[in-house]
Amino acid sequence: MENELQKYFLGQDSSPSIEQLDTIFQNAKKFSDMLMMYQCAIREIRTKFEILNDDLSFRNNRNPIEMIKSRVKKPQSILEKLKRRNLELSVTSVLENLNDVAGVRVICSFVDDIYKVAEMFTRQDDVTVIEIKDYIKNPKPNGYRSYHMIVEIPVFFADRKQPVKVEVQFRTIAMDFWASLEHGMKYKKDMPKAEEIIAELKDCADIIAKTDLRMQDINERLQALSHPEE
Ligand code: 0O2
Repeated sequence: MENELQKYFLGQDSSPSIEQLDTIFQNAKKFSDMLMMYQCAIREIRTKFEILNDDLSFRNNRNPIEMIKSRVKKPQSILEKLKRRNLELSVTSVLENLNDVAGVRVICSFVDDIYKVAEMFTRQDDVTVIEIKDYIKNPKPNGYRSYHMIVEIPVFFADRKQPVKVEVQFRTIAMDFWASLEHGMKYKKDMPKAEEIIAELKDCADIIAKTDLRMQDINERLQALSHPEE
């Protein structure tokens, strides 16, 4: 039946039968259950970072996390990603193949904070790290910098404990500003004058990376002024 459903969604079958419609409704229900599960995982992860931030702010008088953003991938983007990868259009396929349906972005003040907060997070014994991509130490050719992590955490529902995968991206404020602007390039890379913009964005990314490190150094010197005995 899932094959028939795929035919319908892929536009090869324009008039669904009652049976197909029933399957569509059942699958829609499974799909929204799945989205709810990812939303719950996001809440768990956000709480973990909020607690870390509160604790670190209490100890050090400074918030290392400036902001936490999160999103569940839109159903259309989920289906497009499955189609792009030639994967089956089903809830099972999403759970098995996609790691970024739930996404949390942790925006830190300084690069050092990213590594400290990430380490404290992964030390928690209910967090399993599946994959790490360090685009800060190894930036993408376009200048993109961020620290990416796929983790799995257990989410406790009324009748079961469900392991759920979440993509966590750590960035500085400046890296986030750059990535938001660069995101606009996504479908425009082949347009006239795109090359010029791509080169300028790369230049900005390099300036931002140097500025991030200078700001961190200034902060360390400021801290040393406040605690000269240490
Ligand atoms: P959105 O709208 O932010 O969700 P995969 O995620 O498995 O398809 P990949 O390339 O292995 O593919 O993942 P990677 O490199 O970890 O990057 C995934 C996400 O990182 C992207 O998600 C973006 O959020 C961000 N990202 C990666 N590279 C860039 C980049 O060059 N520019 C910007 N602005 N963001 C980037 P999505 O699904 O593309 O987008």
